[in-house]
Amino acid sequence: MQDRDAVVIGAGFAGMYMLHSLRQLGLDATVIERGSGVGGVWHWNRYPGARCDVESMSYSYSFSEELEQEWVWPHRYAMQPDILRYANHVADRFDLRRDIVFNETVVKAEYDETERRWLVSTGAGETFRCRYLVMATGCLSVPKVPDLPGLERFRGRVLHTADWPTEGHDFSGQTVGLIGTGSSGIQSMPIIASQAKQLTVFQRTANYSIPAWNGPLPAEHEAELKRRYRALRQKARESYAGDYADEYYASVLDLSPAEREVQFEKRWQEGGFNYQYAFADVMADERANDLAAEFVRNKIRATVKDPRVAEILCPKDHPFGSKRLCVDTEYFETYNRDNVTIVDIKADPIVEMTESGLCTSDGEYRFDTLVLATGFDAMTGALNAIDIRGRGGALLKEQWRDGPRSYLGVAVAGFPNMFTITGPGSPSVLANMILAGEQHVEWIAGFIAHAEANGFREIEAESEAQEQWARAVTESAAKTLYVRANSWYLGSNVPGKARVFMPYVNGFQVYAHACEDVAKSGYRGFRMS
Ligand code: N01
Repeated sequence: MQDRDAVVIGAGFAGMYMLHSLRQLGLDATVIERGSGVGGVWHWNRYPGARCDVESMSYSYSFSEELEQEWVWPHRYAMQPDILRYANHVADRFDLRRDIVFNETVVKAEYDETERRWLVSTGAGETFRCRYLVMATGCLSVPKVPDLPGLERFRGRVLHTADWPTEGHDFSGQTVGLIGTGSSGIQSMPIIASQAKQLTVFQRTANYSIPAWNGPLPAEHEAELKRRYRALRQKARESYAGDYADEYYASVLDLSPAEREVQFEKRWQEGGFNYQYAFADVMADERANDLAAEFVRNKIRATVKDPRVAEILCPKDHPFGSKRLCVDTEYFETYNRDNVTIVDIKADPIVEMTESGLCTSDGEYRFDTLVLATGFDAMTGALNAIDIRGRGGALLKEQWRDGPRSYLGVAVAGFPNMFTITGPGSPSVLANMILAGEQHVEWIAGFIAHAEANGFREIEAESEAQEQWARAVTESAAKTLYVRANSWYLGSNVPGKARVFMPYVNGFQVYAHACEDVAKSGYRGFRMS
């Protein structure tokens, strides 16, 4: 048994900064990480084309000005190897590794009410005892392998984008099947197509995607952003999405048809998420959403030469942005290649896997390698994978059977001294995840400092505050178009998972102010003793 002040689970960006912050409070902390290195999702998601679709100057830590100034991002949107290099640089620069235990999976965390300590056990049989437990386990860290009948029969190689081999995979000369057309599928598909002899994409739901227009980050532009970094970071903290990109916040419906086209085109040419966040009513008003959606569909029709393929690729069954928007590099263009085929598996469902491929209701497809870009058990998956027992031995997973409930997305009633970073009920995946993590870490560190200074040994969300927060999270989401899609935001991609909208939808800045307000009030909604 090893004693610590705090244990952090996960050495992604949030976990690393949490460790750094706990050290600054003078606490003795250990991070337990199941991977062999730091970086979280960026350690595992090594598929070809993996890239962040928040701009690199924004998707980076803001807590250290020296780090900000010294690091050079080669591209507008950073590629996975660069992000992983950055994570490793941070780990070295702040000497974090000496307090990180790698290759250990936490299987159980149990609260001892008498001692007011958590007992954290790993699969290797190690136990840590700590006063504070911080779950930095990530929102998209448990890959979802679909239940494809007969998958075990398939003799070729099966690769999941979120568990990609470190040595990579060479598709040259291969026939490849790809299931999944979310961000991971859309990013990897053009690269796989450029290498493989033949690629067949099995699409269940057509997705909205905006071009990234990625490219090298010109040195003079980088220098200019670095000069203005403090102001830009502040702007990001005061924004809906935790990003410093301009949020225009006009109403689509207030614009004349001609001006609307100009604005849509402008955002399209800028690329990325601002197409969604530029208009206040796109996620709130169906008519505004339809116009934004039709503009994207027309771009697809103009790009994809075969009209039949273009119509398969046009999303029509859910509002624009209600499934997480994708940002691509030549995704739709790649369907013009001779070696790429698309199968609409909503019209022609997969029946079973075979030894050499799969059968749909209409035919058989053979391939050497199957790529699963089938996503994650999002937001609650990594927490529920651990046997977390709070007061009275209550199991978190049980408590969340009908959907997760938390106070501010950061604490759960009945689970004292435990914090969830970017947990369900916080903006998390709807915001720039590094900034969302930083805001949580800083808030948690502030709360721990408060508890230490006041001699509190137990801090816990009150059930009533939690219920009010959970209600607000659900009610705000219900006013938007987000709830109209079968998305992982709602847990719809995992059979049997409760259909509850998990992220906080009112904006990063609104949320951060609510957290500050709770802190300033002396941590209203928490019981401290
Ligand atoms: O996963 P997804 P992802 N049969 O869940 C399909 C982040 N991310 O890994 O839509 C057939 O979005 C499924 O179909 P449907 C980002 O937040 C960020 O792509 O459920 N198909 C869908 O097409 C993103 O949103 C970056 O009908 C099946 C796909 O698989 C999140 O991670 C990069 C199926 C899954 O799409 C998840 O993205 C990559 C089945 N049984 C990811 N099961 C950045 O750039 C699932 N599908 C930061």
